[in-house]
Amino acid sequence: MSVEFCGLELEHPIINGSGTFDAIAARRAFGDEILVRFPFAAFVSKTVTLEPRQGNPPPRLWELPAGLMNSIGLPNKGLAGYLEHDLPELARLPVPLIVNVMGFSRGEVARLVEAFAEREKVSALELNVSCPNVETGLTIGADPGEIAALLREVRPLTAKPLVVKLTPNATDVSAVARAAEAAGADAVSLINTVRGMALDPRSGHPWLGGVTGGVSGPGVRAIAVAQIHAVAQAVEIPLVGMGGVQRGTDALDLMRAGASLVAVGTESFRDPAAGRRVADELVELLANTAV
Ligand code: RRO
Repeated sequence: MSVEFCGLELEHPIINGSGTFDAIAARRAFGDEILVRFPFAAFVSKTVTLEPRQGNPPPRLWELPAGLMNSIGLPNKGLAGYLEHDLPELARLPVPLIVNVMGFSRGEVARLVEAFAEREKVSALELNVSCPNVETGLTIGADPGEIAALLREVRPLTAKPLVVKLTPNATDVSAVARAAEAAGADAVSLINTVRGMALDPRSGHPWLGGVTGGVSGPGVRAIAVAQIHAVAQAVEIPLVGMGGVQRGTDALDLMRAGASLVAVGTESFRDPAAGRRVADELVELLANTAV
């Protein structure tokens, strides 16, 4: 059940949420077998920043009754490290590569977009303007004016599809999506995690080293359905929907709400093969149901 997304031919509509599946580690753990039945129809890499980052101090995770809260803080090798070490490995995956980037200024995002624009193995870019664990991520992503200014600067730098990853932590997500579309985005993806906080039961102080974190998993699925539905009414560009998808029926719900592709995120931590299972279940459901 192949699908077309921003000019890319994908085998099915299931991809991964950025930062929820380490394809390089998976290949090391499971061998080349992972390449034969790769769980996703495209691979979205963990956010890359211009400079290397250590990420936030531990603890970085807090388990919830219906999901997970993270405050990872974008640990990554930086642009140069990614180009040298990660890109050659990810380019060998049997599916298109979408690179997720984040900058702490418009100029930084522009430098990242320019660098990936000339890499043939990169099929599309996802602009992360919605990380809940750094202030700038939310400041840019929650403001239609900021999004428009960012797109105006980076759109001319590449012909590759630009996907803007929206935050659910905004007053009017549809307004942000409209601004992204008007300024040249090819697609939007949503939802990133919902800002939350947990207290250490013994000390009463924030549990996470980053103080607040981003909530994901089945507990946010209803929020995702509502926001995807709202954004789908507001824009004509395609949507990548995500938020608590565990089964084919959850993916079908997000598609019925308006998503063209669906990403599996938190579920992959429990079951690294979840993407393939969800895709198989979805294909079966779509053969028997109207979207
Ligand atoms: O690294 C993170 O802490 C992180 C990122 Br960049 C993001 O976009 N969403 C999230 O929940 N965590």
